[in-house]
Amino acid sequence: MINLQPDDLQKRVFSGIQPTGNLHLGNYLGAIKNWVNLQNEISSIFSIVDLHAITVPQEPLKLKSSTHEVAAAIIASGIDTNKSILFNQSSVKEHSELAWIFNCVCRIGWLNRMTQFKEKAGKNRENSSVGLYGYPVLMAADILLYKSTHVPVGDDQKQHIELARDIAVSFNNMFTSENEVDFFTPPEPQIIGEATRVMSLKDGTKKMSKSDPSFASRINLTDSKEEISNKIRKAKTDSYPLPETIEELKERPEAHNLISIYSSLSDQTLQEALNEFSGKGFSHFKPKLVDLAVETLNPISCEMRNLLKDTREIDKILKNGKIKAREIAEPVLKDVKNLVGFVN
Ligand code: AQP
Repeated sequence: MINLQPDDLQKRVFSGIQPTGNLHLGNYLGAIKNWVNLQNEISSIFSIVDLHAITVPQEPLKLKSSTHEVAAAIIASGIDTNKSILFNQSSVKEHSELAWIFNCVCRIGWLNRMTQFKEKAGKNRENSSVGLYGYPVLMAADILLYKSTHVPVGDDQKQHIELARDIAVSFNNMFTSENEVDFFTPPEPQIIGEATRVMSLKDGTKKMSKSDPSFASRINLTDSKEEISNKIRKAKTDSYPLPETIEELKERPEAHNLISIYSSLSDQTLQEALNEFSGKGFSHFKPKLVDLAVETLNPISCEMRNLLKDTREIDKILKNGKIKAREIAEPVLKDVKNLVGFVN
């Protein structure tokens, strides 16, 4: 359960996920699992961020089917679309409009510090899209368009939320006069749980990622029992038993990763999970992790398959979400345009 103060009921959650392929255990433990808990405590908006997806080339038909799949995964994981808003980003045009205004607030120096762009562009920087470079500005627009206060994300997105905070403060300084209440509240990242950065099963120093060419590096939400079992059994480990303390995990990235996954799936602290397995080898631990992962993911993949039988139903949910999202976004953007000095 997430520990929030009573006045948090007035606050708003926003978070997004890209339709760029199969969702994996990192997306689930770092983001979606926390969304499901938060939706019961704060009014929540979740978006399938297709505008972000096209910052790297996407095959149009694949983008459509991935959007349906991600929607199905989010619903199957427990997001209640009667309670929370779920929509795809490109259907709410205000995201792009606010992003442009924020492009004129954000400084190039701030974007130059973003590590995700450096990692994703790699040596191909000159050939990367302008969209990939401006990705964090669009993300700031996504969050602030709904005046969101809480942003549940994996640890990898922390720097982008910090940039959104800088943009909010800078916008307030540029366009809100001294005796007025600040227009935007800087949003807070919500990096929750014991698996905030799930690592590759093949290399404990690399993030589990949709774009990793190795299928064995990640557990997808749609994996069968056999696939989950094979991937965990073959996951890289060392030859020592599991230790007693978190400190002793420091130099053992693969062991740290697997026990963190176990503790997050079983809703225990890392120390509680270590208490259960300290002194035991991976041949004892891995089958327990397989059972727990299958127990958690199997119902999700079954429900996803059900939902995907009728994508028209998913389209209906997304359309309804778009209407509700625009009811919030439209007046916020109108106020922003007014503050900037546009004639509306
Ligand atoms: N390995 C991870 N551990 C914990 N959280 C993670 N997230 C992603 N990977 C991990 C969180 O999932 C949410 C949605 O992520 P996304 O799909 O929008 O973007 P991403 O971070 O680019 O995802 P990938 O899998 O790493 O995709 P590629 O391969 O395209 O780069 C976010 O809250 C993110 O923190």
